[in-house]
Amino acid sequence: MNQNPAQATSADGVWHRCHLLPDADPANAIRDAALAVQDGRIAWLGPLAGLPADYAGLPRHDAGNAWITPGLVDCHTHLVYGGQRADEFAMRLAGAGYEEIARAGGGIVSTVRATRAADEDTLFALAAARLAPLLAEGVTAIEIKSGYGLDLATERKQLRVARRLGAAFGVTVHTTFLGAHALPPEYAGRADDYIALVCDTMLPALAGEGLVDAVDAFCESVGFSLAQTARVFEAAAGHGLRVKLHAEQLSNLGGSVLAARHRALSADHLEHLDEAGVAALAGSGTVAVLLPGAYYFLRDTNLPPLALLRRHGVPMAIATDHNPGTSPVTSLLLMMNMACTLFRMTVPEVLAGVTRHAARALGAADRHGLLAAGRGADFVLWQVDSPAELAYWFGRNPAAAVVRQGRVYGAAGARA
Ligand code: DI6
Ligand code: FE
Repeated sequence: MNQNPAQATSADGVWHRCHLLPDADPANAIRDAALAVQDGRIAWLGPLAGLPADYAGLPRHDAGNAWITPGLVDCHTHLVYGGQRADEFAMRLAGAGYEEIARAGGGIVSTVRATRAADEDTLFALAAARLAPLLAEGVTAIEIKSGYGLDLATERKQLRVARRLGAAFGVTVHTTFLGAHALPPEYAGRADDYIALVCDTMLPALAGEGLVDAVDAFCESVGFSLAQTARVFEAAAGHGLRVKLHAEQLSNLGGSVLAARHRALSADHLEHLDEAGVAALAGSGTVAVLLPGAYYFLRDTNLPPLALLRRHGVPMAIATDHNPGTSPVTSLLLMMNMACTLFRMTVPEVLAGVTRHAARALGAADRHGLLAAGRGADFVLWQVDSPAELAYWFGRNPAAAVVRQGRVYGAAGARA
């Protein structure tokens, strides 16, 4: 499926011979439906029999009896980086532990070195190759974090590449500054000094250059403390930026409670989340972003507390967490299957998890994750008999065509 906007065609017209999942909930399906697009925006949707006369004369797109959902939203990725960590993966399989790998130069720092060494065009080409399969699976909005630079110039380079990817491929990119991802070697033993650099130098510069849509941190025993995370959150607030948090991935430091206190958009990972944290997320409206790829790749056995999250009504999103160390995956559909198979989430939950809940995790529920008149034309045509197939198949992409920002990518939907 070619992803070059210059070769994509206009989605304007009436899409017919289709079934709609406007909010991605099968309970709200509209069968034998139609969807009208004008000037790249959804003008009308509903039963074909009810198509208003105003649209009857528009060119028709034959959707071939496809199911149409909102465009998918991958709300947690570290897509821009240099190098890869396959040798570290091989060392782990041969029995090496975290320390031995770190001594051999592995871990986040090895990706930091490769990212610092790569120029912007190289990082763009590497990330574009990872983005292509996500776009082919119907991702129409994606979050891309920094966090492999850990110095101002390289954090800037990562965020500039993220913005360039959005422009080059006609996909909506939400950038997240993750300077507080790990301690760079030059600050060994001086974490507070590094956090001061993140808050007082990096963030003001990058926010001032319009490169930052949100701010994240890695609150963990091998990352940053609650106090250091709070410092980052206060700095973000000073720039009017919402926050997210890598929280309770390996242990419970209370990161989710802190995130809730700062009205975080999302708390992510959450394998070690407890009921106090769940209640806090529920109270602040923070989205729980679950990341089955990292859980699977690390062979984790500590499941996120699904029953508690359901009981407290915390919205749950699913994302790839694409990164070279713990989730080198380029399929959001596979994450839906893993969220069902490993986390026992239901089909409606994972469909919401990659659409409206994922959009909410980006503070963009008003723009993504729902088919509604007036919204941008971001939707996917799935050649399936049942929406459940989107989580059922793994290793197969049933997307027949993708409409991103009003442009059609893929064979289906040819103008009739
Ligand atoms: N949690 C993770 O699993 C990744 N970052 C984080 O905060 C690991 C990133 C890497 O290993 O490169
Ligand atoms: Fe992550």
